[in-house]
Formats: sequence, structure tokens, C-alpha cells
Amino acid sequence: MKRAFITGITGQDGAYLSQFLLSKDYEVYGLVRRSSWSEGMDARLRWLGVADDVTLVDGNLTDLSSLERLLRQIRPDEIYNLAAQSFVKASWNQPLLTGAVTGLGAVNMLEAARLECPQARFYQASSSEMFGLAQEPTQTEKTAFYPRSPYAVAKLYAHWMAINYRESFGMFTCSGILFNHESPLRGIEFVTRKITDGVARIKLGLQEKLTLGNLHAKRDWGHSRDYVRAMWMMLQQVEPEDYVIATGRTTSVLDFCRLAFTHVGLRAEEHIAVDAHYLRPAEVDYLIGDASKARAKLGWSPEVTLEQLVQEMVDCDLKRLRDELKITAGIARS
Ligand code: NAP
Ligand code: G4F
Repeated sequence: MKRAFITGITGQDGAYLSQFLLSKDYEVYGLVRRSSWSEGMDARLRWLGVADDVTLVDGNLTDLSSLERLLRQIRPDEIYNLAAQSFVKASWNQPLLTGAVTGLGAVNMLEAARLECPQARFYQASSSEMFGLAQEPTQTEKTAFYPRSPYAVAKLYAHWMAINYRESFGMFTCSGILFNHESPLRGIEFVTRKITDGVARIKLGLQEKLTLGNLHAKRDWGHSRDYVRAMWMMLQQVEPEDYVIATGRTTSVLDFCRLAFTHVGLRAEEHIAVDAHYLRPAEVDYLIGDASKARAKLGWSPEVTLEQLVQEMVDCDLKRLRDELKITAGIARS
């Protein structure tokens, strides 16, 4: 039985990756940081029905000693470093924390692996945000980076450090340059989930308007379930390499809204408002990835279309809100 150690196990990708690795008979360990509210910590793992099948262990990406201790105890075959301050907009307000967790935190993890289990295979969660002000119309592993946020700069540092540990110490490190990927488990602050939650609220009469920022930004959106499979595939290769993971289709925020509103029989234009509060100091206007290398070498391709993704997200938000309304009505009656 192979053993995997996942940082960021309580996040969107951590939950789907846990489910995937369990289906492959892995023993799954996940890093969790201390919080004053621990009951909700494993909510995503519970939603997928895998919370009782993983082992959660205490530590923090910013605390090298905790990572070393855990790797010494667990001795994983594979390490997936998914933990990060991952919300781009927050990175301008918390640039130092973002650098400490998203950038240096990755190096803490690499260093702990080098010291305690150098044979372990290491996945680093790199990001299409590193392309930022895109230098080519379609981005590949060879496209030059141009980060546009403290988050992207921190990710770029971590990306190069993962490559440096491969070249300096011969460690099996892979960086997955993943384009945006979403799901019903996406954090509510990210635009796709904000839209699908807003659409569901408007449909149920709980909200009138959906207030957004830049409607014209374009992203290459896929499903998290497809993308965690690619992470695992990278670590099963003979040689460690870096891969772009993307669908090859780009869509504006406005068109994502149109798909979501249309799914519930509403017109997006009648319900959207724009507020400058949601604009960013520097924007990434356009991203579209070319995953030809992953298709050829890993045999990876996405299975979920954008339309299926939007429908799944809207339907899940509708169900969640209807369930909450039933509970509230039940409490009011009793
Ligand atoms: P997410 O839902 O925001 O999850 C982030 C995870 O990191 C959470 O489990 C969080 O724990 C944990 N974390 C944050 N700070 C930590 C710390 N100091 N110590 C330990 N854990 C910490 O992110 P995601 O969407 O699953 O993304 C996974 C990774 O892929 C991230 O590194 C992200 O930057 C990267 N990425 C994501 C996308 C995308 O479109 N989703 C694309 C490219 C790259 P709590 O639950 O305690 O907050
Ligand atoms: O959903 P977003 O916040 O995601 P963003 O900035 O693309 O970052 C996500 O994907 C990256 C991969 O490229 C990851 F590395 C990163 O961790 C994260 O998962 O914003 C998408 C776009 C932006 O252009 C933003 O300006 O949507 C635009 N947008 C318009 N209105 C909005 C809003 N974004 C948010 N969050 N909220 C809005 O109201």
C-alpha cells in the first residue's frame, strides 16, 4: 500500500485528491493547521464521504520542524504540496503572509522532504497565474512567466525552487502548472462559486443582484476532479517533469455568468451589477493553456466540459440552499 502526504488536504483540491488516492488504495495523511473552530475543518472531505478514511495530522507549512517531524513519522512515498494562501485578491492585502506560506512554505516542505525522505516523489502546485500578463496567445511549459500579483510572484519562487531541488539534489519533483479548476467545493470567494451561489440565491428569491468586478477577464476553467488525476499521473512517470494542465478553452466571467443564469431559466444581464471594489490593482486579463505535453506523455485529458461544470455547481448550490431553507422552516415551526 502506497502512502501519500497531502498539504492543503482541507481545501478543494486536497479533498478531491484524497478521494482519488483512496480509490487507488493509498494510505492518505493530510496536514491541518490549528484553528479555533475545528468542527468544520474537514467539511469538504465529509462532503465527498472520505473524512473517516484519511488521517489528519497537526502542523503548519510555515513551521519546518512540524513538517520534518511528520515526514519522519509517516515516511510517505508521495508528497503533494497543495497548501497555500491561494486567493489572488487577498495577496495584495497580505503580501508577506502570502510569501511566507505560498512561497517559503513550499521550500519548507521541499527541505523537510530532502532531510527526512529524499526518495519521496514531490508534487508542487504551480499556477497559470505565473503567466500573468501572458507573453504568448496560448500558454505552454515554454511560455515566459510574467506574474501580476504577490500570489503569482510567490508561486513562481516555489516553482523554481521545486525545479532547483530536482536539479541540485536529484529529487523527484514535479510542478503542475494548473489553469483554473473549480467544483462545488470551490471557496465562495472565487468568482465561479460566487456566481453559482449568487445564481442559486437569486433563483430562490434570497438575493436580487450578483455584484462582480471585471466581467471581461477570461479564464481556462476545468473541473478539480480532472486536475487532481493529472497531479497523480505526473508522479507515476519514470522522469520528473513539469506539465501544463488546461482544457484549451477560454471563457469570460460574463459568459460564465450567462451559462449559470441560463441553466435556471434567467437572463444574466438582468441580475448582474459591477462594483469597483472587486477590481484588482493589476489584472490577469486572459489565460488559455495548451496541455499537449500532458496529453502526449501522461495520456491525460479533461473529462468534464465547462457546461457540465457550471450545471453541477449551480445544482449543488441550489440543493444546499434549499436544504438550509427546510432546516430554518423546521426550526421556525417547532
Ligand atoms: P484552497 O481550497 O484555497 O486550499 C488551500 C489549502 O491550504 C487549505 O487546505 C488551507 O487550510 C491550506 N493552508 C493555507 N495556509 C496553510 C498553512 N500555513 N499551513 C498549512 N495549510 C495551509 O486551494 P485549492 O483551490 O484547493 O488549490 C490547491 C493548490 O493549488 C493551492 O496551492 C493553489 O494555490 C494551487 N492552484 C489552484 C488552482 C485552482 O484553480 N484551484 C490553480 C492553480 C494552482 P485551511 O482549510 O485551514 O484554510
Ligand atoms: O476566481 P478568481 O478569484 O481566480 P484567479 O484570480 O484566476 O485565481 C485562481 O486561479 C489561479 C489559477 O490561474 C490559482 F492559482 C489561484 O489560486 C486561484 O485558484 O478570479 C478570476 C477572475 C479574475 O480576473 C477576477 O478579476 O474573475 C475576476 N472577477 C470578476 N469579478 C472576480 C470577481 N473574481 C472574484 N474572486 N470575485 C469577483 O467578484
